[in-house]
Amino acid sequence: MSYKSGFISIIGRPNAGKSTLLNAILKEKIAITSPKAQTTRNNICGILTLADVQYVFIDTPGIHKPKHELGKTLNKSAYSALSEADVIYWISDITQEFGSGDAFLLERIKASELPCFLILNKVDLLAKQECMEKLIEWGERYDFCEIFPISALHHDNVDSLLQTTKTYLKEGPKYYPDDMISDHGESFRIAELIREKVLYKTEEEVPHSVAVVIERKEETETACDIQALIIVERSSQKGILIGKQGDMIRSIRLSAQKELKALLHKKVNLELFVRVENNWRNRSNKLQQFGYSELKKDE
Ligand SMILES: Nc1nc2c(ncn2[C@@H]2O[C@H](COP(=O)(O)OP(=O)(O)OP(=O)(O)O)[C@@H](O)[C@H]2O)c(=O)[nH]1
Ligand SMILES: [Mg+2]
Repeated sequence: MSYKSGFISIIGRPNAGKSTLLNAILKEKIAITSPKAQTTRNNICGILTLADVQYVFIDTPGIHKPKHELGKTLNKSAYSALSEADVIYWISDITQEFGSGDAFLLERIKASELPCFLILNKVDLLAKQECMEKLIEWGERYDFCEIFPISALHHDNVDSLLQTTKTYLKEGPKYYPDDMISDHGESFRIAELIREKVLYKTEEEVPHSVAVVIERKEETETACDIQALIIVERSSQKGILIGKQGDMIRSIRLSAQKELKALLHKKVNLELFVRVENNWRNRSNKLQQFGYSELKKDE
């Protein structure tokens, strides 16, 4: 039997569950997720290697109307994943109405002429009858190759999605070694985990104004010392992030430290610093410095 492989780009609006699906497929958290829109800021490659097939998934930032240079860069990353794909997964939240953002995406998908799976996610939130109605409604919009109702959060229908995807992949090489599951290194994952805790613990503009940079990482067999810098856009945001008597930053540090311990399988000593970089989301040199440009890739 010949070996199959291919690239599957996961695209959709913010918060649809793209990263949750990637993690469900790989059965490991390689992309952070959160209830806040625009959680993902870099294309993240997730590799699933089986005996007869290698799937290379590209999780992308949610496509949205940009308000900053950062937003434009995020959209650009998502679109670039379209050009590399053999198959597109378009993930949509089944509980949301079809809007102008979806219409816009549909046009891009049609223009790409690539096989597109429509994945209607979060079926756990709707009654069966409502799901059926949504499936019919969506099916009338375009001749999708496949329409899959799933719950990425509960791993529901994900195996059959993979089985069907395989039938669309062609004979091809193993692009990546068997033990590689992502194209990003450890520092990226550590910075992202810290950013995830900020996303969960802060509100309104603060979570979106934050970038995280790992400044130092020193490891022994049993312990890892990490110093990370949290960047915000205004001094008022710095105040919120530090909190009353340091409450907020301590809480972020402790929950990140706990998860990092599980990730690295060793004792972790995490130190966090907060710095203001005015309006960094509109400054191209800062975007590049913090890892949000095509030019700079982690490790
Ligand atoms: N109930 C339910 N919630 C889900 C499901 N899949 C994802 N979610 C939740 O939806 C929110 C967004 O999930 P993400 O995976 O971060 O969404 P995303 O599409 O990657 O978002 P961006 O990176 O911002 O574009 C999180 O709170 C998830 O827990 C699902 O199947 N059911
Ligand atoms: Mg995401």
